[in-house]
Amino acid sequence: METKKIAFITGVTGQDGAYLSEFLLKKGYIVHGLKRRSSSFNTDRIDHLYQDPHIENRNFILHYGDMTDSTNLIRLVQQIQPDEIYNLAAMSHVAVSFEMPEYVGDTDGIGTLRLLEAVRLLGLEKKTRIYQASTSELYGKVQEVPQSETTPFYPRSPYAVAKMYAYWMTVNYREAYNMFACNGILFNHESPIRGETFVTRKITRAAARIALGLQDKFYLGNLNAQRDWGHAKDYVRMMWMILQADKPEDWVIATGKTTAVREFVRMSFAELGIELDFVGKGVDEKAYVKSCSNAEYQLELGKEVLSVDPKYFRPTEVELLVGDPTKANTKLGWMPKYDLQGLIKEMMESDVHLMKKEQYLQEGAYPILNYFE
Ligand code: NDP
Ligand code: GDR
Repeated sequence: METKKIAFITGVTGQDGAYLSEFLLKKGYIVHGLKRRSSSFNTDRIDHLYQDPHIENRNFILHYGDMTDSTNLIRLVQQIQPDEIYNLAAMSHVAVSFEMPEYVGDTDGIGTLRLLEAVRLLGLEKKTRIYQASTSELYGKVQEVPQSETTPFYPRSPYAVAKMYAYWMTVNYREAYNMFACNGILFNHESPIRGETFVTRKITRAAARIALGLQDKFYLGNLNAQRDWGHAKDYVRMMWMILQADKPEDWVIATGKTTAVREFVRMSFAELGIELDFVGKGVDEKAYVKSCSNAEYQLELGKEVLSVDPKYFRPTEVELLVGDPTKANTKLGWMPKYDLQGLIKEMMESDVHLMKKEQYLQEGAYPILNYFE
């Protein structure tokens, strides 16, 4: 009988952790995930995969832990004896990293070292393959377009600097100890379960709420920033492919196309049949409803739906990211299945569905209990 492969995913409760868990379970893996203790539930994205701990032979098992806790990581790696580790855990919000740079260095940077060291200390260098969630944020200030595996790095945030440390630690452990440790340099990837404060999800949620009359308008920062946006489902497949390759290497994963934040806003509203007019520049830019072809939405023409709020500007910004995925395309045969239009359609559908639920509860005058009164 063939033994099942064992994967250990840190950051299992995040967007990528959830999609990757599903993907690996379908491939027949036993999946162990690291989750943080939280005072409220933080497993929404993986609740559909949950298995009662009382049943035998589970293939999806969660463990409490934290990237800042070495002994916890060593114990878990020893207990799990993974064939593959996917290190996805991170404080992943670039803007927030300016507010808590030391914590981000500890979690995103040193946390990666702790995991690599656990594998080395336990003598698992030959057995365990490691995927490190590196990022296009490493490129930061534009040095070259499009960005490939050979483009120099110029990180522009505490998040990117911490991830740069993790990137080089991964390379160093590969070269020093012959470990199968790889970086996936992933450009932005989104989905209906993207965190609500990243710009794409903030836009699709706001568009749905405005269309349904649950919200008047919303605020964004830099509308000119350009990103290479793909779908998380395509990207987690590539994480797995990277660890199945003949030799350990670093890989750029991107679509090769870039789009401005403003255009993402326009496309999201257009998906609902709402055409926007953008007026003004910089901090004075606003968007208004120009037309609405969807009779379901009672939007008045000329209604202001978006303003720029400088509060969302970053102390140092990454203006333009566009990746060159040629190496992944040609050497691993990876091709994304989604384009930006398909991604936006799926995100809009999902957020309209979610917001209709909220609208239903509000309109049905479902009683809201206030425990603070
Ligand atoms: P999310 O922010 O959705 O998920 C991050 C995960 O890390 C969550 O499970 C979170 O737990 C966990 N986490 C945070 N801090 C700690 C800690 N101290 N100890 C243990 N776990 C922790 O990120 P994504 O899924 O979008 O991204 C996955 C990885 O890929 C991240 O490392 C990110 O930096 C990187 N990346 C993401 C890209 C993207 O576009 N999505 C692009 C390139 C790289 P909790 O749920 O409790 O908060
Ligand atoms: P990013 O994603 O910083 O690229 O990091 P985010 O969606 O936060 O920002 C993308 C661009 O949009 C601009 N922007 C805003 N961003 C947010 N969050 N909120 C706003 O209101 C807003 N207005 C404009 C930003 O300035 C930026 O230019 C993501 C994360 O997933 C990282 O973990 C990952 O490494 C990179 O993608 C690749």
